[in-house]
Amino acid sequence: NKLTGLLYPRESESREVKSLDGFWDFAVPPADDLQKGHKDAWYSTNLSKVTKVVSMPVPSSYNDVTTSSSLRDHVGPVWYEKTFYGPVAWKSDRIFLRFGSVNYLAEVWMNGTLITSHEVGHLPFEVEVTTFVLLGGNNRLTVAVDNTLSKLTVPQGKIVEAETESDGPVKMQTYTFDFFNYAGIHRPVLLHTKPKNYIQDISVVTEVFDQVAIIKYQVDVFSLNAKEVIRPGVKVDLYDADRNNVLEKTEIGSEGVLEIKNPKLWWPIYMDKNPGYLYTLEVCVTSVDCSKADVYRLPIGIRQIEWNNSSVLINKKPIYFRGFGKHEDAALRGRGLDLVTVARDHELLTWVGANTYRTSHYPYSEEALNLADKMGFLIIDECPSVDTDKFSSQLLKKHKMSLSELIRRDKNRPSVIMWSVANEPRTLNRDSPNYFKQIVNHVKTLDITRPVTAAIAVSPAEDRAGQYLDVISFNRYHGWYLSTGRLDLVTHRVMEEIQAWHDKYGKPVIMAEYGADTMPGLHELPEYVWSEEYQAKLLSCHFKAFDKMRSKGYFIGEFIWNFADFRTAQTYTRVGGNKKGVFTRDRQPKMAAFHVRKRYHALAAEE
Ligand code: GCB
Repeated sequence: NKLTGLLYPRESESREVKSLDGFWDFAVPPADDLQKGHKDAWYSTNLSKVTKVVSMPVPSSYNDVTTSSSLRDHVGPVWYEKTFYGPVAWKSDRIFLRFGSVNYLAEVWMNGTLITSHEVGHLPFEVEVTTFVLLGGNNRLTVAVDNTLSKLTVPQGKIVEAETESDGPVKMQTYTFDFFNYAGIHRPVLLHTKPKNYIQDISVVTEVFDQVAIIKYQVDVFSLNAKEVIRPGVKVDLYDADRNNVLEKTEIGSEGVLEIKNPKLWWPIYMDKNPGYLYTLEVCVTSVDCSKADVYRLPIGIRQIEWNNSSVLINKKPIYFRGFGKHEDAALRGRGLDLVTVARDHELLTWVGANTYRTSHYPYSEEALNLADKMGFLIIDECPSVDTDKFSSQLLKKHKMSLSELIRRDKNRPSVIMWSVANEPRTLNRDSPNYFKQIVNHVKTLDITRPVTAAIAVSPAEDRAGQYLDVISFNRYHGWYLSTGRLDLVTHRVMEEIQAWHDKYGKPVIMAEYGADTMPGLHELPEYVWSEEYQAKLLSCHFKAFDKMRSKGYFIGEFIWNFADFRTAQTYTRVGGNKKGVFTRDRQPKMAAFHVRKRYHALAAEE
């Protein structure tokens, strides 16, 4: 089950990182011959020699960068190419190439040789390129990216064909999930080095007691040649945020337990004056002469998560989650990493008084989660499974793989408080319980330190999967999709449903989605659907229900759908996309944001 480690590339005495981000050459095969790039081996020479290219920024989605609707709605492969210089100084290193995320399927060639492929977006992958890269000369890196979704992809989709008058048959992608299927090289592309014998993975689990904490660590070392390194030793040191060494003596060994007296704990934002406190675990692999052969510095937070039938606790304190479901989505960039948006989002989350968000409906960038670790946001970390249907064994395999890759990536993050294994799976289907039993078991073999949830959309009476979850999350749109316009019914219905979920499963309950589409600038009294007043009132009706249910002790969190407006596929129910944001797509507040702010800060003050 366990995959080889995939530590984020960090520079150190023994490691260098070179970014390949920037403009790449980009080409689209002709609509009537989508496999032309593969058939004609576009990777075997410069793309610009065989087809027309444009400059495409990496990282970014390609869909909204140009003015072409056929590129926006393209289905099938597109091609990217970058030429880079191989540093001579890397002669005695091992060289790796890492993609933060490519959506959906990536095939990668270096100087004409296929070096790797990867399926499923939003997760990193890496390949060793030491023997493929020319040092002291130019190299050609070619990537084919295919966005096609089928019943065997995560998430699922469907291809339909139709006739056009001018261009003949066209392929169209359909999907049931409610966000645009942005595609491209979405996150940074990094070339990086590791020494011959290197730290392949580090796993850290922290436990908190009175006045003392323990850090259990495990280091996996890749040793190229056992003879060369007769006694590969591992040394571990711990530094606080001011870079003071806090261990009395260096720990030797690839597995061990560090004891920290009077630790500074990692607390969520607003729960402490130093939320998100991070230590640095310095791991060194030493060679026989005791010189440092590899050094990796991992930021860690000391905190412990526990849960029971009514609560989730951090450092023995029960948590009440107040936050949002989000999306990685911005104008022009689509789902491509945009640091300005990441920074602004965390700023607005702080402004509004939130302490959490769910990475709906796929894993977010490592850069965003670094900020969450540092600022103290609690993350419900969701894998890319949305609206799962047709529970086949092949799908189960891929779904499990996406969870393995997610947990490998995020297992050491203090901000990650819970795993979400799916959004709105069709859990009324007869084959869903067995499927989710296996999914949850799989997660438990990889991590037993965090609770598991899924955002369920079927009713408590219909659901068959909640029995396997530690926390029940549900999505419901009272006053919007249900009883549209009847705000007078909302509070009662929400209370009734929270109670029903608890009665059925006896687990902590979270409302993971609720909200109303809202056109900024549209005002109407009395409240009418789509107006700013309607959104504010609908949220207030939920707040009333939450306050009543909180006192019961098992209702532990509220997540507004959505933090900001976002792009969806074109449909007549969406105006420029989904408008349920409390902030607009360009991250300015709607009227409701001020109401939420009042509530969330009042809740924070109670902690
Ligand atoms: C949901 C989905 C979310 C949608 C939302 C809506 O239940 O989980 O992806 O965007 O409803 O606004 O319809």
